[in-house]
This record gives sequence, C-alpha cells and structure tokens, in this order.
Amino acid sequence: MEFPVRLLVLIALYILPVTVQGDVRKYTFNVVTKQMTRLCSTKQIVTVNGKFPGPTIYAREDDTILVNVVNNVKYNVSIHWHGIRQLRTGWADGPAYITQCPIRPGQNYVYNFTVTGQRGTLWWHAHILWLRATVHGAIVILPKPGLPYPFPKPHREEVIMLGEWWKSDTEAVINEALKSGLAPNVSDAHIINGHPGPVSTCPSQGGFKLSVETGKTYMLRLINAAMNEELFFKIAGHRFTVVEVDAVYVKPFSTDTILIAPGQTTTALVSAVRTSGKYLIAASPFQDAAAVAVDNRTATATVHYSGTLSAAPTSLTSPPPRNATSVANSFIGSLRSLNSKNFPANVPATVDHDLLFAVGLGINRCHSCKAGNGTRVVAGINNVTFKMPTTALLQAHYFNLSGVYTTDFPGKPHHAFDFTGKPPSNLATMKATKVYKLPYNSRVQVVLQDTGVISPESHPIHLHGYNFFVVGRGSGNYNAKSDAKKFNLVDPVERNTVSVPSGGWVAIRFRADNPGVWFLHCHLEVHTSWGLKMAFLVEDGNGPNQSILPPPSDLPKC
Ligand SMILES: *[C@@H]1O[C@H](CO)[C@@H](O)[C@H](O)[C@H]1NC(C)=O
Ligand SMILES: *[C@@H]1O[C@H](CO)[C@@H](O)[C@H](O)[C@H]1NC(C)=O
Ligand SMILES: *[C@@H]1O[C@H](CO)[C@@H](O)[C@H](O)[C@H]1NC(C)=O
Ligand SMILES: *[C@@H]1O[C@H](CO)[C@@H](O)[C@H](O)[C@H]1NC(C)=O
Ligand SMILES: *[C@@H]1O[C@H](CO)[C@@H](O)[C@H](O)[C@H]1NC(C)=O
Ligand SMILES: *[C@@H]1O[C@H](CO)[C@@H](O)[C@H](O)[C@H]1NC(C)=O
Ligand SMILES: *[C@@H]1O[C@H](CO)[C@@H](O)[C@H](O)[C@H]1NC(C)=O
Ligand SMILES: *[C@@H]1O[C@H](CO)[C@@H](O)[C@H](O)[C@H]1NC(C)=O
Ligand SMILES: *[C@@H]1O[C@H](CO)[C@@H](O)[C@H](O)[C@H]1NC(C)=O
Ligand SMILES: [Cu+2]
Repeated sequence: MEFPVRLLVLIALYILPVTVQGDVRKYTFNVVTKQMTRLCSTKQIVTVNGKFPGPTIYAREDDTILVNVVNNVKYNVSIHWHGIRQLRTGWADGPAYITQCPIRPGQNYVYNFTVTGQRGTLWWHAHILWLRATVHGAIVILPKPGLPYPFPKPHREEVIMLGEWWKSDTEAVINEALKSGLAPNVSDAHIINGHPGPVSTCPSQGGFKLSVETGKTYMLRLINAAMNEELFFKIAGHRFTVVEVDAVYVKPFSTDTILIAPGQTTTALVSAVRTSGKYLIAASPFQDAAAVAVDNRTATATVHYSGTLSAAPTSLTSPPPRNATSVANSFIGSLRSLNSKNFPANVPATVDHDLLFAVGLGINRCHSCKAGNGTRVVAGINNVTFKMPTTALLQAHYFNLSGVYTTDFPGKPHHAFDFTGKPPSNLATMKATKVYKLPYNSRVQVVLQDTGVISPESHPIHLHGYNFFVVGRGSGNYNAKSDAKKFNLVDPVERNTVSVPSGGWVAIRFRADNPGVWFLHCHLEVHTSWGLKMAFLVEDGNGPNQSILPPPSDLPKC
C-alpha cells in the first residue's frame, strides 16, 4: 500500500468507529489419517493436520474466522465450532444433515463466521459419525483489543483438552454397538492433552507436563472432548479460581475440584503456591448411575515446578469416586454469571414458549439385533427418537423443500408418566424427523427432565446457535408450580451445554434471536447415536438483520 493510502485508511478507521471490524483469521484444516501410539499399541486415527489434539484457533472478539476444511480421509466429514453463536450464519455451524451436507472425500468447504459478543474458551470438533473422538481442538477468543480480562492477568495461558482413548477404531466401536443393539464398549483410557499418563497395563506411557514457576498464576483453558464421560479434574496441593465457562465470564469462585461434562469448557486460574516439586493432575469420571458402565481409569499429568530435580517425589491426589454426586452438585451450585455492567445477564423475565422435554432411553424392536435378543436400546426426547434426514434441515428450510421434516415436535410429552419413578410398561419410541418452530425473538423456557427408563442418568444437553441461562435445577420430577418460584432470574450461569442431573431436571431460558435450524442434543455420543436429539427452527424476523444470510457458493451438496 502507498503511504498516503495507508494513512487515509488509518484516519478512516479512527474517525469511523461505528462498525468496528475485527481481523480476518485464515486456517487450513487438512483432515488426514495419522499413526499414533498410545497405551503401548499403535493405530491409525483421523486428525486435523496430523495433530492430536488438533490445532488451536486463536481469535479476538469481532474477528472473522475462515477455515478451509479439506477432506483427505475415506469418511464424510463436517466440523462444528462448538459454542460459536453463528449469528445468521448457520451454514457454518457444522452438524451433518442439520445445517449442511457432509464434505465428501476429496472435497473441501470454507467455514466463514464472525465471533460476536463472546470471549473465552470454546472448541471445535467433527460432527458426523464418531470422528470427534480424535478430530477436535480448542478455540481461544481473546477480548477486544485493549480490553483487559475482568480478573488479574495470568503469567501464561494453557489449553488443557480432556478426552478418551480407545485401542480399537472408534467407528468399529459404534458400528458394533448399533449392530448388536447394546451399549458400545467404554474407552481404554482417559487422556489429558492426548496422553493418559502411566497405567498398569503400560507403565511407560507418558503424560502431559505443565511447567510452572513459584508465585506465578496460570490460566488453564479446560475442554472436555470426551465422547461419553463427565470428568472431575484436580491438581494435588492446588486450588482453582473458576473465571469463565462456555465463553461467558462467571463470578470467580475457588474450588479444589472442577466438574466438566462433554461439550463444556471451563477457564480457571491456578497459582503456583508451592516452592518446588511435582504435583499430580488427575482427570477421572463422574457417573452416579450405578447401572451405567464407565471407563474408571484416571488420566494423569504433572505440574513441574522449575528447578525441581527429576527424582523429586510426585504429590498425589485422590480423585473423587465415580458416584461423588455431592462434589458435582457443589461445583455446579457455585456457578453464577458475572452479571457486571459490561457483562450483564439478560435473562428473559417471562416466556412465550414453555416447553418440557423428557430426555432418556427407550427400547425398540430390532430383528437383526441378536445380542440384544431382538431389541435395541434407543434414546429420545418426548418419546421421539430423531431420524437423521438425507438432506440438511437448514437447506430444506431455506429452499422450501418439502418432505424432509415436519414441524410437530411435541413441546410437552404426549403421555406424561412418573418420569423418575416407575417407567411405563411400553418402552418403545417413535422414530421421526421433527423440529419445533419458534418465531424470531420469542422467549423460550425448556425444562429438561431426565427419565429413569432403563436407568436414570445425567445427560449433558448442548444447544447450537445459542447460549442459555440455567435458571433452575432439582431432583425428581419437575413441579411447575413450586419449582418455578425458586428460579434464579438475576445471575444464573449462561452456557451452551448443561447436564440434566441423573433422576432430576434442569430449566433453561433463551431468546430466539438467531434465525436458522439449531440442533439440540445430548453430548454423550452414545446417546446422540441412539437418537437423543432434535432441532429448533427459528424463523426469520422482519428487520434488516433478522434473516438467515444466503448460503455460500461452496456449501456441500447431498
Ligand atoms: C464470508 O462471509 C461474508 C458475509 O458474512 C462475506 O462478506 C465474505 O465475502 C465471506 N468470505 C469468504 C472468503 O467467503
Ligand atoms: C468390545 O469389547 C469386547 C469385550 O472386551 C471385545 O470382544 C470386542 O472386540 C470389543 N469391540 C471393539 C470394536 O473393540
Ligand atoms: C474398574 O472397573 C473394572 C471393570 O468394571 C473393575 O474390574 C476394576 O476393579 C475397577 N477399578 C477401579 C479402580 O475401580
Ligand atoms: C459410591 O459407591 C461406593 C462403592 O460402590 C459405595 O460404597 C458408596 O456408598 C457410594 N456412595 C454414594 C454417595 O452413593
Ligand atoms: C438375552 O437372553 C438371554 C437368555 O434369556 C439372557 O441370558 C441375556 O441376558 C439376554 N440379553 C439381553 C441383552 O437382554
Ligand atoms: C420460501 O418461501 C418463502 C415464503 O413463502 C418465500 O418468501 C421465499 O422466497 C422462498 N424461498 C425460496 C428460496 O424459494
Ligand atoms: C411412544 O411412542 C410409541 C410408538 O408410537 C408408543 O408405542 C408408546 O406408547 C409411546 N410412549 C409414550 C410414553 O408416549
Ligand atoms: C444491521 O447491520 C448493520 C451492519 O452490521 C448495522 O450497521 C445496522 O445498524 C444493523 N441494523 C439494525 C436495524 O440492526
Ligand atoms: C457421504 O455423504 C453423501 C451426501 O450425503 C452420501 O450420499 C454418501 O453416501 C456419504 N458417504 C458415505 C461413505 O457415507
Ligand atoms: Cu445423554
């Protein structure tokens, strides 16, 4: 650029601060297979750019992100930018057959979206098949230029991705389960930044190391990328100050244990309060439904103080038992929106759509399911097991294609039963592609009620395209009269994924200000595969900025 032109641009930027545009950040995601050795055995996994965990996307609030995803594997691929609001850009959201058709082998697609009104830790992952087991990475959204964090600036920031590792191919694991009608095998290890740490079957297995200096504070950007397990996270001899979840600031609070469900993110500060030594980091499962099989192996990593001799002993920590409901409740109960002048909690005070979604399992006939004795386990919402369409719902909506979905998703169970008590004798569900229609800007409340069908169980429910406020939570069956009176409408935590407690309910509220088709599903991959999913269809508004933007020209076709 010539000097005077550059000067003019600078002056223009300075005197026209009306529409502050961020930078454009470009990434190329090459989806390729890569050989990896873990737990003393080697296998091929699907990765982005040969990395596991995948590359971190860095952006600032208001930036536009362009990711060219190139599919070089044998599977169909699509990628979801988990927690990004995608205002009017549902075409870039990613869930296969919901907002786009998959990117076929040999093809590519440029995801194009802007980060608006969000800052903190989010993540990206494949949203098709079980590919997200290894196709995932962090998204770090820094505050706008010149804006500080609303807490002391840490000395260093570190992404900590938690996950699960299977010795078998994960597609074989889910395919075997869908064929039998029974639950898939649990994983062979939990992992912290890709590594399980030493385990009895493979003592040489290494673990992630976090190097620290005494007196400094570190910001950990925690992400639970596990397929099927909520996790406890602890560091021996250290406490956390939680400052943000799902890219929304919270009122800081101190805790020695973090609970994080698949899909959720948690940013916490840790002060290096010791003088030397090695301290164990542990990630272990939380599963308080005794009937549900769990991978009970604890992943380990270490905090290393600088100057510590390698022979120094490691300070241990004992992870909470898998059924430590009280530890889980205490963590969840501490979460509150920051609700400051700059970051208010705009909770809808009243609602236009008051919905009750019963989430849980069911049992359908399956003649080919020999291991399941002619039945298969399914899952659903309000007795509807979601049937994946073969055309993306957003395309069907935008182009007025008929026959892809119906708009009669039930806002309440047709047949209410004692959800957390005795289940009905007929556990069958209905298989259909139904959406629930919401007018633009309507205020919505959804009470997510766990059912005890087969077994009560916690379900981390994720809503695409939105954050919601978690206004209430309780055990047993939700009582609209007495429970609603106790809702927190002042500073409830705002997030994109919330766990329905095992044998209980959780109430969320949001304003439907983002037109499009938005997936709502359990983030336990086993339950999603079994059909615990549905979609909201949010209509366009009448204003100039209240309609879905046209699809990009390279949007994959079915
Ligand atoms: C990204 O989308 C915006 C509209 O939201 C458009 O103006 C821009 O040209 C797009 N960029 C690319 C590289 O497609
Ligand atoms: C699942 O576990 C069973 C029992 O250990 C084993 O026989 C089977 O091969 C496993 N399936 C896969 C796909 O690894
Ligand atoms: C983990 O589960 C396995 C199989 O269910 C069991 O044999 C083992 O004792 C458990 N280990 C721990 C530490 O609970
Ligand atoms: C957790 O499980 C252990 C072992 O099965 C049991 O002894 C204990 O009572 C359980 N605790 C709770 C709170 O259910
Ligand atoms: C199938 O039936 C056999 C024989 O009655 C029984 O042992 C087995 O537990 C049953 N399996 C399932 C998944 O119900
Ligand atoms: C779909 O139908 C609506 C309402 O009838 C109309 O406004 C819109 O232009 C149609 N869209 C397309 C792509 O045909
Ligand atoms: C769910 O739907 C199935 C199939 O239509 C039906 O047989 C069953 O009774 C329904 N159950 C409930 C609780 O509505
Ligand atoms: C629509 O968006 C443009 C560009 O972001 C903005 O300048 C304008 O104020 C918006 N209009 C309304 C009614 O929100
Ligand atoms: C990939 O997606 C296309 C478009 O939906 C579909 O026709 C094709 O069968 C899929 N391929 C595989 C291997 O599933
Ligand atoms: Cu679930």
